[in-house]
Amino acid sequence: MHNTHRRTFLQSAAALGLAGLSAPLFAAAKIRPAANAALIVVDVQNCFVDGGTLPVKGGAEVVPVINKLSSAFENIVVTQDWHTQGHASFASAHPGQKPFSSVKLAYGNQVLWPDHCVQGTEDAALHKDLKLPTAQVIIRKGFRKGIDSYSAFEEADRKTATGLAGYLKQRGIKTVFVSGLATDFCVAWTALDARKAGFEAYVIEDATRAIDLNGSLAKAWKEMAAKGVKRIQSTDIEAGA
Ligand code: VGL
Ligand code: ZN
Repeated sequence: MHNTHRRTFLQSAAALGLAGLSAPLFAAAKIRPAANAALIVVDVQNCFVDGGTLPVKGGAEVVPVINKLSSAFENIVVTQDWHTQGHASFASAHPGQKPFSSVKLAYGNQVLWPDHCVQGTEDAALHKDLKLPTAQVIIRKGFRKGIDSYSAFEEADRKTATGLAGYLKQRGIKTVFVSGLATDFCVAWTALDARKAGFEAYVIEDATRAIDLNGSLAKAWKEMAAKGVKRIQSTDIEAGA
């Protein structure tokens, strides 16, 4: 009796093609970015890697990951943090303040940073190993002296648009995949604003690195999850030709 049941089960399993029971029954399908998707490469600049003015731990490690990912995308947007000298987000512009403290500006709370990514400097240049010859537009942000802009879509006053939403919409883009630096600041704000502007949004976690200031990384993932930003790995994306 017992044997009969067992044989029946194995025969059924074989018929269904479920041979190796230790293997996953269904391999996860890979994501193939459509023609109406764009890869956004956030702030992969000298300022945010070792030797730069605001280095993010492991920042340069995103470069090969992003270079590889790029072949899967028809559309690529690059951003550059692009501050004036004496920018309001610099601690040096606020007497008595140290980097990584916070102050209240006219538009709200602002973390103060070391002087970084000043327009036209080598520090603000894109990382030399970043190879994105097919990228179509570079959005520079944070260039108004009194307003910071973590997001590639909207400045920190939450009023001034960068124009990226309009650019993407006019080009028929519906989905964005966000990569780059830093996960918990410019990447997260960009992904959240992408959702706000009506795009489907993914963050490719291993194509980012974080600053993680006072729990900012965990907070950013929580906010992104709450707003429907999907958290994936670069291996979830099907390689391009
Ligand atoms: C960034 C802090 C200050 C970023 C830019 O790219 O995440 N973080 N400016
Ligand atoms: Zn900045």
